[in-house]
Amino acid sequence: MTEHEARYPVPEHASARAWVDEETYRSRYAQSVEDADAFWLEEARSRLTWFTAPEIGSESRYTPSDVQVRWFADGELNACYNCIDRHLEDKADKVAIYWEGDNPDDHLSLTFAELHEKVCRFANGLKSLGVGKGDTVTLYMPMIPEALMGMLACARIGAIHSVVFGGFSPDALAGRIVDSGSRVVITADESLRGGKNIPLKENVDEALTRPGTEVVEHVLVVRRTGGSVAVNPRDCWYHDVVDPQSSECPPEPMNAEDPLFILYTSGSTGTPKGLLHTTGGYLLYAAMTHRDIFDVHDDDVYWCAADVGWITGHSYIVYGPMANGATSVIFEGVPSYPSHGRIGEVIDKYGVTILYTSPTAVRSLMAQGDDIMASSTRESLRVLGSVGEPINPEAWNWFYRVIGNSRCPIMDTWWQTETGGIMITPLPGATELKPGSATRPFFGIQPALYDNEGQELSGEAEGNLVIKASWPGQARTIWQNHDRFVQTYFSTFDNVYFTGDGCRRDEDGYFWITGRIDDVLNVSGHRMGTAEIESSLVAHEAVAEAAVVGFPHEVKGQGIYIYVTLNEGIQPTDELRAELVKWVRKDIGPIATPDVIQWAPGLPKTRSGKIMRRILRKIAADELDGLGDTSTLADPGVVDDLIEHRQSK
Ligand code: 6R9
Repeated sequence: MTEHEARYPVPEHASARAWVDEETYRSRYAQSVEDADAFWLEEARSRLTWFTAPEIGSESRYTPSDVQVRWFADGELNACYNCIDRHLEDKADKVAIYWEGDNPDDHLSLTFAELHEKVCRFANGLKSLGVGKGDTVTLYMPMIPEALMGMLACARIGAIHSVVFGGFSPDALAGRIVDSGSRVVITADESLRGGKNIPLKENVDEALTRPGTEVVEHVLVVRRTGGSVAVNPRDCWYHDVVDPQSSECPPEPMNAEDPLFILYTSGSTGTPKGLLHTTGGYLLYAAMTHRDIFDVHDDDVYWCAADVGWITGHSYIVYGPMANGATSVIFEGVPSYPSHGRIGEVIDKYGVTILYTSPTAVRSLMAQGDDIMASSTRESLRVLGSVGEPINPEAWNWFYRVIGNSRCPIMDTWWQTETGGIMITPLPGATELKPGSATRPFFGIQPALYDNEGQELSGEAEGNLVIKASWPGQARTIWQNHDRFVQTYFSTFDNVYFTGDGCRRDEDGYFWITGRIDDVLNVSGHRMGTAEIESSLVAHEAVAEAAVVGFPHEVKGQGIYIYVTLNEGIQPTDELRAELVKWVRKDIGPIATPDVIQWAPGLPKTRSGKIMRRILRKIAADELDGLGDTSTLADPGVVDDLIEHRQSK
């Protein structure tokens, strides 16, 4: 049997106590699509604690002229109350967070009772800075407990958090602060990753020199490393503001449709989009998917190795696990520090039973060889998870065999910032696995494949992945730009949500995500618009034009390949190449570091002036046989030049 035909039946240890077995999956799935409102209302009432329980289910519609996503609109609740307060009755002394610092000697744990006290103080501290219901707050934080506490403190008082990944540049941060209209920014002096200090506060200071950021009144700074920072009149230390506060702070009753957070993500055009998630539907969907997909029970120790700056961190480090009263490991560092055995060592240290990580992390460890796992046994593990990009069967098998000791089923979870939670996934106690397939839809999710003309494809097929009908975790809009929301997700095909992903369905009805079909790259699981990188490059004085495409990369999944046309009279030198790499890193952040820059005297364009990326992608991937029809090009000669001068990777 080849790797691609391999199947992994549900292991006995998983079926023995799983929340969902195959029979339950089938019957509950049928109910969830046949009588969606009844299904979701019952889930909402039983899984969350409401101040006013909802009677209304979905009021969502996707007609082209009127796109609305709304769930449980007569319900009232507070997300922070659901994540902390309601556990105090029977889990006050249960560990909520095991925090593992970058340095293995740096660690602490917090119980739900301790977390309650700290979050209340934090929330009162934010109030003292004038933050109230409906205000936006930007967080630019390391992976420390204060990052989660800051998010929960916002939720407690009804403020809307906007977390910006700590690896983004000052310019990227500034754009997100301005778009969200945050008057308060929460950050730390420095973050610490792989033994290196990253100057977060300095980046905030630089961001706040950019136009539009005058709206920021306060910068609240957590002392993480003790590194020296400039102190401006708008700055205040977290310990000065928060420590003296009262540890009582009543949770603000919120309507289910009140905003919970904004999270920016890249699209194929223009600036990043601030996806808005609201309180009731999002929290229900995060909690339910977390418990059922990772089969979380009270004695589990769960570790999601993502960063809170991404949607995975929001749903599966903060809201899902905390709403379920789970014990989580929060990791500040990187898998390769102090050695490549770190992930296994952290698993053994805390007795981690569930590990949720990314294909890129798995591939980077796989490249080091099996021996790196010799420093740990990982025998506590029972379920593994993968997210962010397609996991190739080779990485799947290594994850299964080496990290999971050939005992733990892998949940290959497909979803997006826009979907709020996992959409297509196996379930540990129900699904036979095929490496590389995200398998089947979660409850209430109706995926379909459409051809480019909008015809639905049946049976075995490959096409555009769309989702019919709304689900509670769906993003409601793009912050202050509902037209863009409608345009991006609901204008390509009528009456369905368009994901932007390509997908194949096999003979068993299993889904295999093939990757983005738009101009969005997925580098190490991070989404990046080619347009963002291109506009950064053309802002450089030497650059006339730039075209960015992805190419297959062994560790990162996709690498960044850039074709640059220089202005007249500029010499293409190695120094300039290095300068452009630095330029993009500085402008967008290290995650956007170009892998290859090729000088292109001309770019292949249609007669109407559109860059033919299809051709550029093929050249970057060395797929020279399949260039297809180049006769519509304005100047077919440029292709030969690009082929001749293509760069090795
Ligand atoms: C959660 C997250 C979303 C895009 C998505 C798709 C890719 C995510 C995947 C996957 C194949 C999986 N993606 N999970 N592709 N298999 N299991 O990653 O959100 O950052 O918004 O990215 O990531 O292309 O459209 P986000």
